[in-house]
Amino acid sequence: MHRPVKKVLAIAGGVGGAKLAVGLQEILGKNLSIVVNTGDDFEWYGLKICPDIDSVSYALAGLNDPERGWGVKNETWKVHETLGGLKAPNWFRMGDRDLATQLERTRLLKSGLSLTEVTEDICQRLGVLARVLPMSDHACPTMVNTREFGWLSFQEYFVREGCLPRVTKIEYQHPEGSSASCAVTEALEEADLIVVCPSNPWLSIGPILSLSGIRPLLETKPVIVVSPFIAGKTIKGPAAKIAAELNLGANQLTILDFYAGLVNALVYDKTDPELIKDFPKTGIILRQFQTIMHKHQDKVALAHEVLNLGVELINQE
Ligand code: FO1
Repeated sequence: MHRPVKKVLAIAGGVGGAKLAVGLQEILGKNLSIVVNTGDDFEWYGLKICPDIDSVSYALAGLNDPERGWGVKNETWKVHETLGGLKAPNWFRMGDRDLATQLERTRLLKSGLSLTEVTEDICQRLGVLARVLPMSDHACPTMVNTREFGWLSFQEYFVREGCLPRVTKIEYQHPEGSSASCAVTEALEEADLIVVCPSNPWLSIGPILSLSGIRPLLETKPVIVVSPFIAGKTIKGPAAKIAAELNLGANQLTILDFYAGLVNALVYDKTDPELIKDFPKTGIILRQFQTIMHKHQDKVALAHEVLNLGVELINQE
């Protein structure tokens, strides 16, 4: 019997992952859940900032700034500029409209709601159809060890230092009692197909995979990984630079290795030079599609290809 793909769970970091999530939402609507990295969350002027959740939510609501990738389009910067005038810290550029989201999120969290509940509420108000799920309701910060500065918090590394320091190690912190949220675990259990979006493996997806209980659940599901590497580079972000610093190639073998034991099919760009002659025969399906997503049609087209591959995977089991 031919089984269709009904419920899909995507796993995403920020900007790169959000693009495929937009395409998947167009096809799947409410049948899409997206587990989003919160390892880059931090506190800024007493406000809870969740950059990857916001990048994904704004993109799904059609509110994101396509040039920067993060934040809201038609943004103004009065608060940011005024902080600069006061000689107050403003290395993390917070736009005025974006600031409203941070104020409301912090207010709701202070009223006792969980990050999962607050995210659902804000997404509903923004008109997002898919379910955006923070990976955890607990703070699980990602720390980056660098040659130049030693340990840095994620946003110190990423924004304050512009990803320039050389990375020696990445640590996903799990304070005692922290775990994946129940909503994430349930969505994973219910999903027919898992799609790992083309996000940075070490900074965006690693924190999610590091949560206890996530890997064993993923091992029971058909998993498609969409690679962020295209001919040794990424469209945006420091993944290729980090790969080099960790003595790894910025290529599909590194991705296959990173997702070993989880991945059933790897999608990578059609312009990537033909691999993978030294790839051992493990039964993992390799497919080349256009993974560069400049326009909305590109996002939907890739989502269609990925979901068709998902149907194939489900029916070969
Ligand atoms: N990225 C930058 O490179 N510089 C910024 O000043 C900056 C501010 C910012 C504010 C809100 C937000 O949601 C994201 C922001 N980002 C900024 C992006 C963010 O740091 C990264 O995209 C993620 O943390 C990594 O995925």
